[in-house]
Amino acid sequence: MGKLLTDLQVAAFERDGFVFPVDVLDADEVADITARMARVEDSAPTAFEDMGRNNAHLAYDFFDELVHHPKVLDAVEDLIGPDILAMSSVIFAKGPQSPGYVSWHQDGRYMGLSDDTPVTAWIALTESTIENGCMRMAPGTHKGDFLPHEDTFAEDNVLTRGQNIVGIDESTAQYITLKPGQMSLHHWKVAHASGPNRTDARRIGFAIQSYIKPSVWQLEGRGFVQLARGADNHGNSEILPRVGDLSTADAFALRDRINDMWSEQLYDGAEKRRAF
Ligand SMILES: O=C(O)CCC(=O)C(=O)O
Repeated sequence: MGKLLTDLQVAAFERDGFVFPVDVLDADEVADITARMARVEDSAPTAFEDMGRNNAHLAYDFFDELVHHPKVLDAVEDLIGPDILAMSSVIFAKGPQSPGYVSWHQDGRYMGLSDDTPVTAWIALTESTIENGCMRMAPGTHKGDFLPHEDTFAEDNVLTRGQNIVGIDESTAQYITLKPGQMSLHHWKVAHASGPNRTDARRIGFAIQSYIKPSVWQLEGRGFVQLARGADNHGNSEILPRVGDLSTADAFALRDRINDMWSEQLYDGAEKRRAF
């Protein structure tokens, strides 16, 4: 038994490349975070759209709290050890009856990191079901090299390049259904996808993409991270401040600067660029 995950859950992650469900937030915490998110959207309806989807934890305290949540970090520690850096975050919100989907991809394909240990945490702020477009993962695809991806830029595809892995064997894929407050953890190389939301309610997931060990470095330029737990004894990345340590203006400026750099990285070599 680790800090939060059982030995069986750790073994499942190693075997399949993902583990779920992991209970991390109670009902009050989910209600509090979704209410604070709604308050922002009431005054700025597009605050979490396009580029606003990315790295919101650098500018909003309630997303910062999720990235640094002790239970989330306990589970991540069980997989990568006690020293943990948080790289970036993405809000995956699918509106009621919306066509947005995610094609088969590996998170790490365009992240340019030095080794194979990064872990993505996906926290459900609403129910995540087959009907509303939960993730689907292909077990075992984290073993081996990155698979070839083709850029599609398909309109309803919510990935930056609409990148897609051709020829995934979907016969063994598993649906990652989650209740609000539960999370899944996945290896940066596991192939996964998700469908559109065919329900009348919004589906919201918050992904930390990814948690890394301090020994990991960015292969293309400097890496920018937050210290989430333990110590950084490697100095491979620049440590960013948390939102509470900055003025509001500085926090938003930091988020925008990091988003611009991420965009360069993620669209490197792409034929075109989208608004997110
Ligand atoms: O939320 C989704 O539908 C997809 C999320 C995803 O692909 C990811 O977190 O890596």
